[in-house]
Amino acid sequence: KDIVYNLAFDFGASSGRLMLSKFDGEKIDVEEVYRFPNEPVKLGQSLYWDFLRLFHELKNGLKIASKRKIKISGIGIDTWGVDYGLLDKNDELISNPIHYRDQRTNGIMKKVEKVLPLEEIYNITGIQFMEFNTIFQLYCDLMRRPELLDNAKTLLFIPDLLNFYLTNDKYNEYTVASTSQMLDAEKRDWAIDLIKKLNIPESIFQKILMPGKIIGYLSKEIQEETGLSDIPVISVGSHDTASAVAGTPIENGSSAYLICGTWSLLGVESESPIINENTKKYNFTNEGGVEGFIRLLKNINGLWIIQQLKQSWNSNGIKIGFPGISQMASKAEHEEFIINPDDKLFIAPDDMAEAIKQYCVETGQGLPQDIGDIARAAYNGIVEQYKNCLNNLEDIIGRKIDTIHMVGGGIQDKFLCELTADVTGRKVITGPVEASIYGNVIVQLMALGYIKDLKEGRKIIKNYSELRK
Ligand code: ADP
Ligand code: LRH
Repeated sequence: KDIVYNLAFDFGASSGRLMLSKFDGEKIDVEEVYRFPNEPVKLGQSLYWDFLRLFHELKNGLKIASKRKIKISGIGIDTWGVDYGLLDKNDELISNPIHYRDQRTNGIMKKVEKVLPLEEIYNITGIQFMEFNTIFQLYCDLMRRPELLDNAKTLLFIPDLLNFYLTNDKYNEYTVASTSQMLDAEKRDWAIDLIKKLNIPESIFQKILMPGKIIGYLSKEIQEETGLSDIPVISVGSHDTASAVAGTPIENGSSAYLICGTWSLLGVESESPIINENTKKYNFTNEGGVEGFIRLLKNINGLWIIQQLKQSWNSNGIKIGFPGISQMASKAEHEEFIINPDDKLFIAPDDMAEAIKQYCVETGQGLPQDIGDIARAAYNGIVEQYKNCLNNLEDIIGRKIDTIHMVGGGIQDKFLCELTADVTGRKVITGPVEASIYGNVIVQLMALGYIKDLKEGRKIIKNYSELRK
């Protein structure tokens, strides 16, 4: 049988990975080629992504892959959403892309509201309000550093930017562009009126490219540097969540997906945007998905809290990893401590363990005593949000959700999965861990004509990847 090989990059907020996929017509095997940390850098008052390092790691991955001497049919890249780089008239990056957790957007929605009612933004875009959405970041740029936008000719989201430096072709891929809160959800194109009302220069926005198209081919320079040939770079669901949803073997309307990475993303697939009083009230989002689907979901501040707890304990000399934290939480002496993970306190605290202690004391619960208690408060809070979110989702769609498909790095945490099943009372099916990679590969194979549609792709994943009930 002919084997089709593809390369899929998934850049998460905590790490990036390159996987080589092998498709033999029946099953898709993925093998990790390279993994690297994604470490943001605080410089002065700003928090930046280390974009140059990330591009360097991308090329490192390609160099390792090229040593395999196999014919690669395509490359696809997905990353986190909302963040962007601005290019000047010579296509030079004007500033290093800023991290969505940077504090410049604190309180920005109040300022935007004076110019444009938030309701109008939601009615057109259907996107949940989060201060870090591109629309708000750009408005900050306009107020703080207008020279950036004066000189900007092109806005590219992070995956667009990586694709551009591989191919020299400039597009805004649809799924990631939808996270900007500047797309018209129905038309699936730029909401020019909103953009104009905020005085953001409309000329910086590129043509929207749907997932499943060839963006371009590796440039001569990249070919020389990596040893690869003129391989096509394919637009996948370049928002990591879009790829993860595509890579989740959802079967029917009574199943929800729950992607557990730095964020927890919980929702369903919808044929068209759902924008009404309920979605507004519960702040649900209508992000763009692959094959024309809308991702009706909500962001829950998820394993970021566990990541930050680990960092806080490690930097205080306590050697503990994710499995250790999970185990101690499961055996916590006090099982009842609980936080609200979406409280502002937990967005970017200096010390997460201290923030949790402070929250518990201030809410009259007393002081969590040790690692187990503190971690348990976080787990309880995260899972309680899953439950609330499911109830709200049922209210919105008017049908019951009986099954949750949990995917992403976080499902390696058995306690998290068990607690989710216990607290929500729903059936939990886990896998795959690397859902974004699978979704990325499926869309590449669709673009190349090897797989008919998403349904067929998901069937392949369901039959051959390791799923657990
Ligand atoms: P992202 O794509 O946002 O960078 P991942 O999908 O890689 O995130 O998930 C990372 C998270 O998965 C970690 O923050 C951690 O909470 C969890 N995790 C990873 N490995 C393990 C493990 N062995 N045991 C428990 N939890 C784990
Ligand atoms: C998850 C994610 C999420 C966005 C956030 C910025 O990685 O892409 O969907 O809201 O990062």
